[in-house]
Amino acid sequence: MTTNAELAARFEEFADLLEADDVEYKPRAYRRAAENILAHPVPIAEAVESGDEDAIDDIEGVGDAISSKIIEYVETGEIEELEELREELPVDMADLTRIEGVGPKTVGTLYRELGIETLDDLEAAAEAGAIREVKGFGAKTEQNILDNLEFARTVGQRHLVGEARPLADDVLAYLRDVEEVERATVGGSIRRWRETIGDVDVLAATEAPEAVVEALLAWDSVDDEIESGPAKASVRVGEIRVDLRVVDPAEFGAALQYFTGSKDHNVRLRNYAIERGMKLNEYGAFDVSDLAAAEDDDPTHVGGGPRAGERVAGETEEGMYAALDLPWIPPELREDRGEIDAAAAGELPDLVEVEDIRGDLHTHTEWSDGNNTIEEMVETAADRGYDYYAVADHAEGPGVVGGMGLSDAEILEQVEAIRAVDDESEIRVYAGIEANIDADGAVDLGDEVIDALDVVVASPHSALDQDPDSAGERLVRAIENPAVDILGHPSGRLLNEREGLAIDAGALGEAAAASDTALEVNANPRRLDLWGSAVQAAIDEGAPIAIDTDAHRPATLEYVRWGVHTARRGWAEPGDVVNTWERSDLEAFLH
Ligand code: DGT
Ligand code: CA
Ligand code: CA
Ligand code: ZN
Repeated sequence: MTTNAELAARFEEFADLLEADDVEYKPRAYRRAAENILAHPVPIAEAVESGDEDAIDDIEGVGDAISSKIIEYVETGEIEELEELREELPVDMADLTRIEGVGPKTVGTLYRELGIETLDDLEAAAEAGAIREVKGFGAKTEQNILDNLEFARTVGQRHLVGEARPLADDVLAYLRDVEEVERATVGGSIRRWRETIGDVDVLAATEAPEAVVEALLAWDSVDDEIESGPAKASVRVGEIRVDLRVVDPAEFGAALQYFTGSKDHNVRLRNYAIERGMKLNEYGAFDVSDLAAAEDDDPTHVGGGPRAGERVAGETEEGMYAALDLPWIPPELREDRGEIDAAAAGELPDLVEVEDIRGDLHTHTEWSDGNNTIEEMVETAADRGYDYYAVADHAEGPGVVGGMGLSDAEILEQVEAIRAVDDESEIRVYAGIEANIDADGAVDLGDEVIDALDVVVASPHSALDQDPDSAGERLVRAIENPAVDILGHPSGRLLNEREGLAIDAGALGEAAAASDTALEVNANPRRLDLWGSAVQAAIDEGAPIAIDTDAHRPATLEYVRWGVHTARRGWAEPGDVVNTWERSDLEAFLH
């Protein structure tokens, strides 16, 4: 069956191609639909197949035109209009737009003017000086393209966890319904919640491996079979590769431990095992301290193969760690950043969970570039069970598109509007702002505005290519600014799109701890900024963390999931995360 992720990807592609064609308005509508389709909690294809068209129309941002395309795609696997657009513009859109500063419009122009279809074409044109000759382009753009080509090439192959995880959830739901499957779960980077995913690893336990392999190959969502064998299969779903391995239930825990990785974690764990007379592999944990004697007694052990030694664990992953006298280690920690020592010492962190989050402190409304009213956003937050919620629209300033950010006068006006919603709301609604940090670290807000606001998020939106020293000074100055409560998306990176500022998270953490400023884990799956290792370094210095969605519409308050798992990769406990705190503690922190 068609997944929501796949549908969303088609509408994103649609939007790109229309934008390249200079079509107005429609691209925005398609992107909005794509975002809501992706965030939709149940597979939309089910509604199509059961003829429940109202359920499709009820999805926010989906009207008649889009719903008929959804139906067309689910039923035929194609959208005719999209196929036509693809023919008109046969370019590697995803590759080309990965270059910072090159969007779909630019791709359209470069195709029409110079016939550029691929990154190689683009490089050749830039090197020949042909780009600067195109109307609207200059030598600077040309140089920017040359500077960014390498980054665009290296990041091309990885998918955002925000795109891959919904697909992985669909695969699991499908496999768990297969009769022969006893257990199914994900492994690899997706189980560790890395922010980008090379491929989706899935593990199933069964006594009937071939039936399970066949079931995956027969899944409606599969676009291509890459390879298959008696106990494994690799398929392509949309642009994402899914690797299934089928194992004996008695070895499921061992296989899961092995295929979850990371490789570095496994290498260290195996060495830890060897030092204790144990051997670990994908079939189990084996006591090899007495291997020579065992071989004499038991002919099945002869040869020292992968199952040699006395097997002490393998059915469960807990058992694998327990065989080494270690507690089970959460997958997010398995990056060889001290987790095995911490486990041995009984000092694993008690990681933050989605249910611990009591509110969101960085969200937008239609007052700036958000899509919805304050009331609509707050209502969704209340429905989620939050205790508090901050509206933090963009202030005007460097990096904020003209007219979109709020002036001081408009901020004061919005504070009134927020107070009015707060009076009517069952949850506490804070008046916040997302202010801009200029290249030198200054935050431009008037004193009157600062006094009126409850929460100031300050974020870098401009000069994101400055050198590491300047970036460090800039961000520390913002952190130390007494008006600033939260440093928003500290690096400004966009995954697979731009690198953002080179930051020293330890130094930021030290400044943040000293000045009671929280560092944000921006949960937007395109950002995940800060990321795991940076969060860990900041928390080590005592920095408070805020996990915020930066939502621009109700559906994306769901992004909190990505943020929490990213914070877990940084060893964050609830106490480290200000928006898990009780309201009174949070308010003391904000003051
Ligand atoms: P990815 O897919 O690039 O985002 O990263 P992973 O970690 O999912 O890596 P992948 O898909 O190549 O392999 C899945 C897991 O299998 C990996 O995390 C650890 C395990 N694994 C794969 N190859 C090796 C290997 O050569 N040595 C060890 N120790 N483990 C491996
Ligand atoms: Ca993988
Ligand atoms: Ca793999
Ligand atoms: Zn921002």
